[in-house]
Amino acid sequence: MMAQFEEVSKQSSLHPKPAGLVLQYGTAGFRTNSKHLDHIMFRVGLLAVLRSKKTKATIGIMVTASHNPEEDNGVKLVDPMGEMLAATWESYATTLANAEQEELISALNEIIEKEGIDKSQEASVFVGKDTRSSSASLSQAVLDGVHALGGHSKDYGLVTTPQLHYMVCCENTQGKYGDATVEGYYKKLCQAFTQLIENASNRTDDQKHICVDGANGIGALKLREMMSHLNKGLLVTIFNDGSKGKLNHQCGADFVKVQQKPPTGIEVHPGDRCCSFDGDADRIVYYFADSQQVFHLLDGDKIATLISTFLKELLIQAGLNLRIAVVQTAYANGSSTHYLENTMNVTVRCTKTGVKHLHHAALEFDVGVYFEANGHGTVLFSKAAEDKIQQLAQDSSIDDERKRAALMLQSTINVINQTVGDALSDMLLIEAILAIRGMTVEQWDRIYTDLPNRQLKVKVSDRRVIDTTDAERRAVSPAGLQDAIDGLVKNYREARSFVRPSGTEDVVRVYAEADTQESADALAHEVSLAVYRLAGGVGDEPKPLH
Ligand code: NG1
Ligand code: ZN
Repeated sequence: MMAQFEEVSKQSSLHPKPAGLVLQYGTAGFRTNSKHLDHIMFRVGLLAVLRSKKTKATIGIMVTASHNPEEDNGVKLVDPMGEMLAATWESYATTLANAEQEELISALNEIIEKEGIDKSQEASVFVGKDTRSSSASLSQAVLDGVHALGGHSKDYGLVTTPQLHYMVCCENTQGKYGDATVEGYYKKLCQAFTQLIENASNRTDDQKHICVDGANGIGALKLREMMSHLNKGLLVTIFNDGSKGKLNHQCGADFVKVQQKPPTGIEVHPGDRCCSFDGDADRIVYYFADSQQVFHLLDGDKIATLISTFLKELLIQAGLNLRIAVVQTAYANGSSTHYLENTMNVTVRCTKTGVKHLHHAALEFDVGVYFEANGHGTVLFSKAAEDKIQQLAQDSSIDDERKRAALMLQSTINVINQTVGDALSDMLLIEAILAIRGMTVEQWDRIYTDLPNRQLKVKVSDRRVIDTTDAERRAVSPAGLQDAIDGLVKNYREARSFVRPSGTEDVVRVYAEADTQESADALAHEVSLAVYRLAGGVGDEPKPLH
């Protein structure tokens, strides 16, 4: 190990830390302009080796900055079952990232001691990257870090974030979750999709057709690869495939959700069913234009509603008494929560923003459907639920209806990527549900009507002055801010508003919804002003939207 540390020191000087740079492992890992990240990547490689030794399992490292602009990059660690890195290790990541060169070895030693890590334990790390121009050299820095500390690596090259999570889970379950190859991923998902759509009656080519905005990123590449496994069960036209446009620029799921308009690079004709992925393909939103050319967005809330309704009905048909719930955040449209609780009678939980919080809450149920409004989400099935479904699907004594439901539940388990939200997998499940239901996007959209809403950002000198409670729905500091928000909300109908510091950008996010778009916009603006005045706004005062 001494020799290993010398190697780390030597190699680390080739990945020097810019003096004074401080970065934090946040909700999305490390994320900033790509030129500041070389030393971070090397050190994340080191940390992954320790995490692998500690868990005696393969760990994943994904190099991506998701929906951020092309100039940015980032990195996230993936824990053994494909889940996000454990919280205590996030702070180790931050410590390592910010250690000066001469402190690096002692920082490593401290983690080794605290965690009681057996240094002789073998370590294995899977690495993936997105299509950013900086990703190639940054993922090489990751590999350098892994090797410097004596870890074994497997470089998957260009993969989506959820594909890397899947690989890690497959590897650590000795193949029970699937085969740890990109081929294995396509086979598992596409076979399940094909089985699901056997339950759909004759679909026309129009019904099978979908337009996909690949955000000029990795999702477009991987969707094209996946199509050969779909046997014409789905007819896909890919836009923003990276051949011309810039990654995430005026396109992708985040753009469409926040701007509430179609991306550039795609013409949305009435009747077309469209969706957008984000830059690393872990988010998806759907949309269409009606006959009046009015744009309709089907976001994560609409997706959660479609999926949970489908699953709830299957569970009833199968005669399975399993607890199903939908997990959302404060950004979930009020109409979706109302519909799920009052019409569908489904349990709804609200957690803080950030996938790990939703994932965690979803684990408490037999079937936990979780989605952020921005389109990141998946379904988790408990071990007990999977076993019961499995048993029933093999039971020869049950009637046809129960059998059919059990088989569909089984295929749903296989089509969904339970490790993390996955645009490719979510798209297949949504397409299958629409096909089985014989449902158009218009019909799906009409299940409930979104309350008009608006999301804004406010720049403040230190966003940490805002502290929140109640799953971020109320601000406890600075003093007077929540009272101000409450006062403003009272002036509008069906209104709701909250503010929180972003975990990924240096801004405070403002959300408002109300009975009309004008009211939602006005309320969002007034709340932005309150934040600007009470929480140390910088730059120009927020301007009204109209
Ligand atoms: P922040 O910047 O903390 O709001 C954003 C998203 C999260 C999550 C993370 C990670 C919104 C309002 N926030 O977090 O939901 O996806 O990025 O990518 O969409
Ligand atoms: Zn993403």
